[in-house]
Amino acid sequence: MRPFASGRSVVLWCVLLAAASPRSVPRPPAAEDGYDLWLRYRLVDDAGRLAQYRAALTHLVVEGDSPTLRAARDELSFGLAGLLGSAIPGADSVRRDGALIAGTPATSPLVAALPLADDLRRAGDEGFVLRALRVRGRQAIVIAGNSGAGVLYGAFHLLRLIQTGTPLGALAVVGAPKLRLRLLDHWDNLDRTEERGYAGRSLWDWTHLPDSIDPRYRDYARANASLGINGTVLTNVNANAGVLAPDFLAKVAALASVLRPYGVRVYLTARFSAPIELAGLGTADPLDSAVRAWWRRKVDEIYRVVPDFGGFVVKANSEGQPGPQDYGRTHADGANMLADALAPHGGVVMWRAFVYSNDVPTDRVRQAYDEFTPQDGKFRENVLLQVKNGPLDFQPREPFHPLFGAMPRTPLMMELQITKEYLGQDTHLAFLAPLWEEALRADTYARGPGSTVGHEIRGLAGVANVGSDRDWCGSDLNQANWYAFGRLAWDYTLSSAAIADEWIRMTFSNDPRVVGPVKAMTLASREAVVNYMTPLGLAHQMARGHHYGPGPWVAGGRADQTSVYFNRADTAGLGFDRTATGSNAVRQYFPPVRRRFADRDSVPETLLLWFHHVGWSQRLRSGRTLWQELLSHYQAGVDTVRWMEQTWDGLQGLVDSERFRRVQAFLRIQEVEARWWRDASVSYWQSFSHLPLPPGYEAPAHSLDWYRQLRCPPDPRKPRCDALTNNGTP
Ligand code: BDP
Repeated sequence: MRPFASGRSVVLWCVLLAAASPRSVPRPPAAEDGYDLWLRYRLVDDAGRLAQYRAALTHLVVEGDSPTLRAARDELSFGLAGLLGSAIPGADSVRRDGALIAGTPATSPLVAALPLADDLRRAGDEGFVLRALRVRGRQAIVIAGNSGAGVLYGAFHLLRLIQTGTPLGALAVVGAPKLRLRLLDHWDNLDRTEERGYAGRSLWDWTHLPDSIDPRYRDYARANASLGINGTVLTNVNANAGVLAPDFLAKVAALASVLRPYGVRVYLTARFSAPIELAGLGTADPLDSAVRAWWRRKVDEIYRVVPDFGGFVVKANSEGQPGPQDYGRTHADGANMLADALAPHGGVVMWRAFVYSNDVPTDRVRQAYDEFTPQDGKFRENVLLQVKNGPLDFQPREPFHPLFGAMPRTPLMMELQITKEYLGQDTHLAFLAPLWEEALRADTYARGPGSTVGHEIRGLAGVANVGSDRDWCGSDLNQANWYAFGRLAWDYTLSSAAIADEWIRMTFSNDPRVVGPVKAMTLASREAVVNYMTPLGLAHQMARGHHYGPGPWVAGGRADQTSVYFNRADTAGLGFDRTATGSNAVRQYFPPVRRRFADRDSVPETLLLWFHHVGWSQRLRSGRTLWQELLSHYQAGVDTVRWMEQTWDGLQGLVDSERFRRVQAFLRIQEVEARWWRDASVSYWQSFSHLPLPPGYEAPAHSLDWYRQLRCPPDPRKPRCDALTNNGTP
């Protein structure tokens, strides 16, 4: 993970040195390829702080020798060597001031002798205690946990504090995860393609596993452990039974052994029809005894090779996937069969509530609630219902899913999408923490005020944006979303601003000239995307299939997969009536929320068109008409992107040239495409509203037909439209 300077930047540096006196030339940041993520461990650049850290951390005493404690020790040695400029020696006892002591009470006599019992109780199984205190008469820093994983998380937290320039003198932190399940879901196929991946191919090199272990697996584990992510689902929800065959299980076992020391458990997706496909059974009926026996044997076989296997994620009877309903059985019947097979080993089933059934009985966003609430209380204890943050599908903005709080006898977890399928994929800057924060903090009122979504869940799963690209995430700024997901999974009460601050300091610099502007851009970015793609509560207006670029006109085929179904544009107005006069989806929320959403006077304007069909010339609370308000949101989206571009341009010289140029290029693309979104959408709405654009409004460069006929190349990874960028103007 050591950086290297590119030839080009070395030459540039020599030229600069030759051209001016060394004292007047600030050292340009060394080029970086993004591989190191937020674990860069560059030398602390504040001389005073550096001196304090060096005095506080003079030798490392790790007591205990499990693989996880070794991982903690290795990370501390590696990280501190970079941050402090030289390795700090290991020692077997406290020798002088400045010992860094790490261990659990069971492995470390030093830790066991310290007065940390209360703190350790609060830390729980996976948490940590970080303290500056005197040990054997010497000033020391202690990382204590009740488990190796706790110590490892504490080690990463200490490194984070140093990376972000935090003083350690009065260090007293107890960290404990608020949620037990903190997982990445890889939508990765066995041929290394990805369902919705924008960062190269799948990380898992199945062809060469189990014999060849890519060093990236360990770095992937380190990155996850640094955030407290404790599980990874290796395979796509649209599952392939092949991963359950013995040859693939050997590969899964090899991956599990790399991830295990970092506290990351492996999970798989289970294809419901696997007994038919792998064993030739005539049915996959969950009540059939041969089927049940097959799953029991299969699960036993998995645990023989992966003793800490976490369990299964299942997508059943949705978008054509097989499931228990194929046999007239319920979701609970299906989930419980797998749960029974996993229970003796301590495994869990994460049964997805994302059901897109084959008939279209009702408003699409009502389906999950209607299908699952009658089954509350019917699931085994080791089943969790995995519910997307919103009732539709990972849109730039949706209300929170009404299932949260509505199934009091079923543990729920939330699924977020880190890979930005609907928010500009690899290129657009969209920091998702504000979106997730909005969902996690939403009040369901399930048990009175204060029943936030965060309180109602037991776990968080994020659809990973990690692939084989050198920078892991397809863009430097997309790394922030992996980071933010992990931090929120650990503590869903953290603010987007605090998360952005940490990530920027660790990823770029503690220089306030960098932190301030990058933070402002990052925090504004999601709302910008909402504005230029789907303002005022619009949703699912993306082009068909790849979901890249605008397609508000998409119609034909199955109704509830089209844009026109969701926008309901007509000559009268725009928006989906989900009140009692329409689909009444609003009824699925608890009364105070229901009332707020149902009433035009109280619905948040950000969700207006999600719940209401509004006349083009009707006045909104701002006093402006819907038409005026829409136009101003689209324009605000474009303006924000232009401001982000300028803000980033101002960082030249403060950010290393490679990352500076990459981000700059992507912001240029984003600006062109934000205009594409605005112009295509406004032209389309205008074909219904027949209202003029106000004087001075940036008029679309082309006709509506031009936008409608724009075809993207059939590149499933990144359908860029050449027509847009060739002449620079959409
Ligand atoms: C949709 C994706 C599709 C996934 C589906 C899911 O377009 O590729 O299979 O979600 O969550 O958003 O199952």
